[in-house]
Amino acid sequence: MTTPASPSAPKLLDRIAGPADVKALAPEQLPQLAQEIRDEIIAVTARNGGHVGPNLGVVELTIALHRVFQTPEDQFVFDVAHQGYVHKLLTGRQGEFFRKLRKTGGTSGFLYRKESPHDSFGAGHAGTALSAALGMATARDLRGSHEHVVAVCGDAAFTCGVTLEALNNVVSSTKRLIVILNDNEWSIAKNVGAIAKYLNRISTSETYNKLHHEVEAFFKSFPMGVEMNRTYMKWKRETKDFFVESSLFEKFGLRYLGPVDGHNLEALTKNLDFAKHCDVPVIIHVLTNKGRGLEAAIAFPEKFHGAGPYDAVTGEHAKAAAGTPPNYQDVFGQALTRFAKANPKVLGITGAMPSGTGLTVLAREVPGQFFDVGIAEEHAVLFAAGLATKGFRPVCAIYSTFLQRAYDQLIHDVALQNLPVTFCLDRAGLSANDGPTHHGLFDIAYLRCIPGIVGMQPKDEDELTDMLHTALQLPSPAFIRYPRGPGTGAKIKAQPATLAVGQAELLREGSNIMIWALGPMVQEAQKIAGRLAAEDGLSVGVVNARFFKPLDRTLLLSHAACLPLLVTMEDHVAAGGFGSAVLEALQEADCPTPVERIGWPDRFVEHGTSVEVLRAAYGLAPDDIVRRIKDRYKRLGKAAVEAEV
Ligand SMILES: Cc1ncc(C[n+]2csc(CCOP(=O)(O)OP(=O)(O)O)c2C)c(N)n1
Repeated sequence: MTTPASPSAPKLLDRIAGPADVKALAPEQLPQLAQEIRDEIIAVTARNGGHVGPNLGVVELTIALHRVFQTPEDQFVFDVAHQGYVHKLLTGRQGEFFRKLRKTGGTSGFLYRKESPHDSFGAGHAGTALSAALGMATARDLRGSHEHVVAVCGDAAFTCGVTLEALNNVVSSTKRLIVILNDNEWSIAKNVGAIAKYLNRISTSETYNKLHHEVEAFFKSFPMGVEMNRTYMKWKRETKDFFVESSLFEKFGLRYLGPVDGHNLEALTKNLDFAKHCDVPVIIHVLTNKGRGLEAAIAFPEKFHGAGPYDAVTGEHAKAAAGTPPNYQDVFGQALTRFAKANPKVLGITGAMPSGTGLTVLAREVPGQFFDVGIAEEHAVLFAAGLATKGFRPVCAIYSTFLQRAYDQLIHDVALQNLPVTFCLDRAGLSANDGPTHHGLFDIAYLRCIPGIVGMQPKDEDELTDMLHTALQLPSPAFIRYPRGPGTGAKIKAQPATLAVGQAELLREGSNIMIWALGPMVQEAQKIAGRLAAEDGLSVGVVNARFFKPLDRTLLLSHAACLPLLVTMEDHVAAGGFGSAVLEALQEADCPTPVERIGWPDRFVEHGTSVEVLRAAYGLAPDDIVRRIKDRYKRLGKAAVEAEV
């Protein structure tokens, strides 16, 4: 385990109100600061959960960045921004605010422009830093100002197409950009693909490194100056390919520095300082150890990438309470593995999220039918489309929020060609402690306008299995959305059922109001129906809608024809969601029955302590929903009486 800083020693971290205080420290004080930061990150993430490994790995790098540059005048753009805790601690966000990390009222788990002027660009999705930084650097050049722009990218950012698109444009856009390649060899799981192999080769190639370091040390020993830089660059261009192949990045026109030991403050500071004076774009290849300072995080990098609460001493994770039902993701993973074993044409595809999507079991048990394509959602979807043209049944398991990135591929490559690809959208609904970058609140709206697709959401884990079984038999693209966290505890049948597409399930009859609910809202609707009956004597029915496309219009219109009020409930934004689909269906049938749509409001939902806390904060607590339904029903009654008078 880590050796904590002595509790009696005055804390340096307490004195850091901003980057100027980091600069004021003597070099020999920096290891103590680094240790205090690690202690704080471990103490807070052990309680709240969070991105443990990524942050413990960048402590020295972030200190060095703040020693050499001056935010907010200079700009750091952190890719994903999940490794921004150290930056937060050095930019005035330590103390109570940091200790409430990812909780309501505390600091976000990511960087956020709203949160601090030191957060130059918000993120949560991967691969955006290089493009955004390039835009900032180009804006600086156009304005004629002189600040520095530094993009901090993980090695897995280079599995993202958008990072490579930006790389392709660097030299044509600016002469001054600093890119840090924070190479720890891990994405969430072990990094995949040819670039990861290439990085590993250049960071371990003795010939490359020896030559590189010796030549660089020779030139860096001269006083810094543009002329010397130019000479070095020229020399490198003209000679290096004779000795060893020049780095991939040099072929893109960036000057490559490194590999640098990412835990050596002196080496980091020297290289950053050197880069600061370069008149060409520079990439510094920094080697870091994900999880450094916490043995368990080093031993289990995947588990500690983004961890729930754990024991700070043993590294043991808090166990779910006995009897907690399995998570939806695990039920999905088990079901897909079972179907893949039965049918070799069934394939599972993930974009760098084997454990998060539950596909680890498929990877382990049927490795030949499992593909991790890296953080490359666009490619995942296109790859699946290609597989489907040859009779395979690919299943793309992608979080709802990350599928946003592959929208054109969904329409142009899958739906337009009516290819039978199944999409399993995990984290549909809130990802409470992650916040707005991770909530899956938009997928129904962005999917239901695509012609020919089937869109569904199960009320429980047994229905999830039925839906996957059904989707794998359809001749068209199918989408199944389900939430983060545990299911309802429903028993999974031995033999899955094939569902009739577009057929809802009537769960409870009602003569006053009918609630059409989707997914986890079905259980909620049943409780609310019970309350309305008990509190107001209302007869409220409940339908498990199952499909948001196609809708069960026959059942819907039959309810609309004989009831004064319909209610829709969904874990999705109200705008354009399932309730909107219901409204459209009624309007097209000239049916004037009012619909009370319960869904998330037209605002970005912040991070918060739990789903319950956020529902209450956004007017969606059970009491709020009951009140809204009662009010609407009363208003309708009054309007009806007035109309008769
Ligand atoms: C578009 C998108 N897909 C997937 C993810 C999930 N994700 C978060 S961090 C991460 C790995 C990042 O690895 P790297 O950039 O190397 O940084 P490290 O955590 O290793 O420091 C992934 C896959 C994401 N944030 N965005």
